[in-house]
Amino acid sequence: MSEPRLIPQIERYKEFLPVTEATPIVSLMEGTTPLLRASNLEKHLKEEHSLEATVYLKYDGTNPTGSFKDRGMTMAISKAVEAGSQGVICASTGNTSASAAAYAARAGLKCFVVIPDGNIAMGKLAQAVMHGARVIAIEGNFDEALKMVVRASEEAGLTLVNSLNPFRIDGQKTAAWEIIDDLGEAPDYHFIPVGNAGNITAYWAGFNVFKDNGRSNKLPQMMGYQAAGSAPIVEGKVIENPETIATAIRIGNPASWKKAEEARDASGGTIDKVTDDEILEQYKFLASHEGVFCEPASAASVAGLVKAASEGKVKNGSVITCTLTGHGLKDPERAITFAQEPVKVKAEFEAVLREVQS
Ligand code: AN7
Repeated sequence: MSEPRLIPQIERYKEFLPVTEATPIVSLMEGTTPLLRASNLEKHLKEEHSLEATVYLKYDGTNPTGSFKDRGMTMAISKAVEAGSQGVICASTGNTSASAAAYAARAGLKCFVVIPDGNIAMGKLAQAVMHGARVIAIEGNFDEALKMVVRASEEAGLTLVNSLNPFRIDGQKTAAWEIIDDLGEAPDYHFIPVGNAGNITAYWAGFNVFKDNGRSNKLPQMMGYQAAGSAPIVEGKVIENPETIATAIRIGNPASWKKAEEARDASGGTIDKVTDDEILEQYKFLASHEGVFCEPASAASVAGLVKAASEGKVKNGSVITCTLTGHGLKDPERAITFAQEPVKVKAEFEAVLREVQS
């Protein structure tokens, strides 16, 4: 049982988590995701921006439901079962609902999800439906949905599994711990997309736990990136009508706003914004040059790295990690807009060969 892949992630790190003998662990074997060296991205940064650095991608799209949300959800659902909960509820831009639905199904809990109608990627909706969640689509955005589920959880006696639930943040710390265990030290910079700001909060807390326990000697600068049309922390004000093609981070009033600012300030990092065009450029680059297909919101971390490098904000010789939060297959509609029409030919060898040799 010493092989990390065979142990539920919250079991592997239980000495740092509120997991006890009494906690019935509900797991789909989340975590232990790849930390991939990004050599082609390194080459691009060197050639275009004179930055010599070692860059790794923490590819959390390989989690069981295809996003980092599973790290927090295994924890939140396990603790909900431990507490005798009958059902869970969340608001979501898509990935939280997919993850909540899957873990609730496994635990035999009812699951209710409230989503912004028309603004969630198709793969995520398919997951919530298939896992048997009751999906409620409101004519409004994520921020409005979150307010409603906070009230509904109280009035209907349901467990809230948005990142306001502290167990979600606890579980998501494991990503930072895996990075340190894989590298043998914390990175110099950690780049991450920011939506509701739970994940940047969790990584920062996680990096601190390992530093305090002597598992690492340093802390990274936390580099968070919002989409330009949904950048409340950067603008310093709530965005009433957030917009971005990266629907996962289409959030105008992040729940963990203050904690994200604390992470930024305590680490000497930054929270900045990247445009949809910058996001899409890295979305395509990662797929076509690194073989890594992430969803648009995930590419905000790498778009942030490219932006910071172009502004000379990253030191030469650094070790850099970028979280890719979700899998590209979540949002096939976005990917298809870039695809070329297939060449249609007769089912004849000569016709196929002509195309191969053209
Ligand atoms: C792929 O599913 O908020 O800053 O409701 O799905 O911790 O919110 C998703 C967020 C980044 C931002 N990348 O993380 C939801 C939801 C992807 C995401 C984020 C999300 P946070």
